[in-house]
Amino acid sequence: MRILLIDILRTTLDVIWPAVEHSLGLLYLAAAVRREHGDRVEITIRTLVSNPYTAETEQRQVEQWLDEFQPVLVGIRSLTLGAPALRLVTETVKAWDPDCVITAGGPFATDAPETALAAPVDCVAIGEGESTFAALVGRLLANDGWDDVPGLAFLRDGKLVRTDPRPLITDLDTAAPPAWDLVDLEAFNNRYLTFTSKVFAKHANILSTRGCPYRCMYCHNILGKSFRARSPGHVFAEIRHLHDTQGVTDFQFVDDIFNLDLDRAKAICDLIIASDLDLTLSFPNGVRGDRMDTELIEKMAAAGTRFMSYAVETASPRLQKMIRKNLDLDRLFDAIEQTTRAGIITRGYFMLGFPGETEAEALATIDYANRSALCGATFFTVVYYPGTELYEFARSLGYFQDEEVILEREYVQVSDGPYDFTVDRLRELKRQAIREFAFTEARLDQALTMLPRYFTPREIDAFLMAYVVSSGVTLAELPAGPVHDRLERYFLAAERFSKKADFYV
Ligand code: B12
Ligand code: SF4
Repeated sequence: MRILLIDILRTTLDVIWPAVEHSLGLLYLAAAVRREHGDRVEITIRTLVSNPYTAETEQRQVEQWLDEFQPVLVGIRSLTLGAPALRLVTETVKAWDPDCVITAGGPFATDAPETALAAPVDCVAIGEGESTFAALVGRLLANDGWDDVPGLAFLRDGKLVRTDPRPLITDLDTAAPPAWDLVDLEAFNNRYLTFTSKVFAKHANILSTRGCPYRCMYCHNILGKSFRARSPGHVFAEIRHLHDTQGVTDFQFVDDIFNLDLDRAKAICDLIIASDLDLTLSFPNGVRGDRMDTELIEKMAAAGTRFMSYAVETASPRLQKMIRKNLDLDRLFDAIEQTTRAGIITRGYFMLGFPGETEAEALATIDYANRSALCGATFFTVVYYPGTELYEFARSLGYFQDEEVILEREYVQVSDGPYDFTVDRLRELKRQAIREFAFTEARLDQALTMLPRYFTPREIDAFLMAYVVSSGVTLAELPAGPVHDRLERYFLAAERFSKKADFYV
């Protein structure tokens, strides 16, 4: 049976390099199906990079894949932002062959099965998908019905039907490892921005844990709330395999919470340190700052970690509690300092515009970033996405916005919301944050000293350009002095590049 798996990456951003990753989710699905059905299946994986301006090209691209692979089953992964592209792909498939079965899965289908089923898909898979997809394929191979396969949702007479929930994989070491032979990692190199903001690096993504026990209000729950971890040896074996078979030396961890179990995290580092592999590692996600200890930071640095993101979100203790992030801000502050001192490039994630947030609270967040030892900072403004508790909470406070309008919003776009100031003020606060954080001599010195440890000169230029484009000021408005002189060429380039400052991080 021929199966085509498509990962949709939809963006509306006006950028040089779209942020696109190879899809671990689809590699895991493919591995599970192969393990269960062996050579009765033939699987191909493709990534569709979609945006509002290239619909026709995308349609032709999908038609070409269909003609080439002649699938009888198409599986699609999509984030919520991918909704318009999911419709385009599914309509194209059904026009090509109405009998071709389509199933969608991943974050969008899990968060909003009913909305996802508005596209012409036959069914959607909720949450962790390996066993569900393998079971569905089994039914299709046997020419059997699939409407009682656990883990699915579909429409019957226009009404949503959910089958029994599918139990999560409890021992991740027993899951089939990603079908790494189905992806050409080289093809992603030099074309796309990675999660770590690199472009020129062949890398592989590693998922060493699944599920996160925390309950941050803005987060989408896709892989469950029970924390499950692969053993250190299992993680290391995958790294060695990728190193030996595909020459990968750069690994990007995409866990939700890599350091929940400190001993496990340290043991992974120990195995890498003790090996003869000369690796670089990055953690653009999933390291909780107030759970770090000095030993782990040192071991991560010794294992080759070059880059780490810390999510701070807000420096207001009141908002930390409200959004249930509950970070210990002082411990996090120290962890940032220690991590930077260990030679790791640190990036902070911040969010402005939570429900009820006051201007003083937003300014406290900006101040925290400025006082910190962070090498880089990204200031997001809160987008109230359906499917999150934050959205429900905002609604309970009287916030209303058409779902379609929200879903068209990029996550870096300034959104209206029930915060305590105007949307224009929020936009200005974001710009102020960027200017105060990035446009100082000390921060520029730090960036230019540390970034070359991991980033190429062109990536460093892009890093600084991002600040310049989204700062909301022109070169003429920047006070004369060394910062002005050092950033001049970026401002000149930015003027040619984009006027859509809001659409850039
Ligand atoms: C890597 C990553 C990125 C990368 C790559 C994006 C991508 N294509 O995934 C980058 C940096 C670009 C990115 C950006 C963003 N991301 Co992101 N990202 C992730 C992250 C950390 C890991 C993804 C991953 O590899 N997971 C591991 C695999 C195994 O899981 P999976 O893909 O979900 O697949 C499993 C199941 O979902 C299911 N499944 C998946 N597809 C299919 C298909 C079929 C047919 C079936 C049957 C089953 C199935 O089976 C798989 C195996 O169990 C996740 C967090 C997470 N824990 O997943 C967030 C996550 C996907 N991101 C999220 C968000 C919100 C964003 C952003 C909007 C920014 C932001 N605020 O964080 C942008 C959007 C970018 C864009 N324009 O689309 C949300 C998505 C929520 C949603 N409903 O859409 C997540 C879930 C984080 C969260 N918990 O809130 N992200
Ligand atoms: S710690 Fe991260 S993954 Fe866990 S609930 Fe909070 S935001 Fe989501």
